[in-house]
Amino acid sequence: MAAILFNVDMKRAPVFAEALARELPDIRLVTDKTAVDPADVRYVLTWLAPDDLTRYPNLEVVFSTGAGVDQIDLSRVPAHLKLVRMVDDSIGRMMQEYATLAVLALHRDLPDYLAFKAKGQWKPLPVRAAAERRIGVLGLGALGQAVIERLVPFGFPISGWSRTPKTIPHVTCFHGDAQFNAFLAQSDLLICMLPLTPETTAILNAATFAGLPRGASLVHMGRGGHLDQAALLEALDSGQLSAAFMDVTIPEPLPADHPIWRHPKIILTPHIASITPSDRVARAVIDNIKRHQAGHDMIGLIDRSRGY
Ligand code: NDP
Ligand code: OXD
Repeated sequence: MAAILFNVDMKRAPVFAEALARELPDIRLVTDKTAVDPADVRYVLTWLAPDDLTRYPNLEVVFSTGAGVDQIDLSRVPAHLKLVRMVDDSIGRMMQEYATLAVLALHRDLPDYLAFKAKGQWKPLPVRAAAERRIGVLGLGALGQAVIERLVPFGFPISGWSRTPKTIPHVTCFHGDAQFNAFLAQSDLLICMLPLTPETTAILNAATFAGLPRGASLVHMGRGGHLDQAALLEALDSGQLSAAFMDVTIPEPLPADHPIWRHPKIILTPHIASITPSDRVARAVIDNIKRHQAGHDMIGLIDRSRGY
């Protein structure tokens, strides 16, 4: 009997097993890799790449529980296997919530007010209109566009940057390396929503911060590897950046003695911008297995040549 190897938090298994039994009774869920004939394993659901995928001669698809696949060492995933990331409306909704929280917090000077509160200071700062705060979004994919849709009604002028050209209502679109600096120069608040690939690693670096208008701020909800953390601290301390709201670091968890924890201009959350609920993970994977079995394209299929 075909099997899906469940290589994620076992607390999520009962919901997944129940959905699988209901919708794909010919596939069984296996949580113990020593308790399955390797020849039965057709699918693997995982966050990190298991070290031994070549053990399974009939494996067809590796499903990532993450919306990205950068945490998976692609050299451990044989080239003939399909690799699929998690795509679900629930992720977009949570990213919209997080981006709204972070953008409004920075737009309305929350890091300053938290510092004033700690000192018992009643100190109003000038309020800037949304129309005067230009937002720049790095990454115009499923999640970048979901976030933009939620921010447009506030009246922020919005631009975005992607690899290939785009036309998106209400968004001034830039693309490619040649337009990166022009994009930065008009971004008062930069949001990172990129996948982590060799091209985007450490893209949030000293040169990038220098290219932003002085006093710009950063919302980082991509991956820790996008950010040169030392460059962020320097840019905040020099005043080139005014504040940052970030969800991802290197490493995760961030060590308790890291200066990011104590920096007054940084609000840090522990990679919780989006957490896909177990029933939504099961829904997305089961729908994709059905598509795969019917010979249709799966949603979230990774293009190995692009790395996302
Ligand atoms: P998509 O694949 O749908 O979109 C990626 C976007 O990034 C595309 O617009 C793509 O351009 C652009 N891009 C990729 N490489 C480059 C490059 N070298 N230069 C310029 N633009 C580039 O991804 P999603 O929107 O679904 O997700 C984005 C990321 O969000 C995930 O990979 C993950 O890192 C992060 N994430 C973080 C979470 C958290 O909890 N913090 C939760 C979920 C996701 P093009 O359109 O031209 O292809
Ligand atoms: C994800 C994440 O990719 O949690 O789903 O970051």
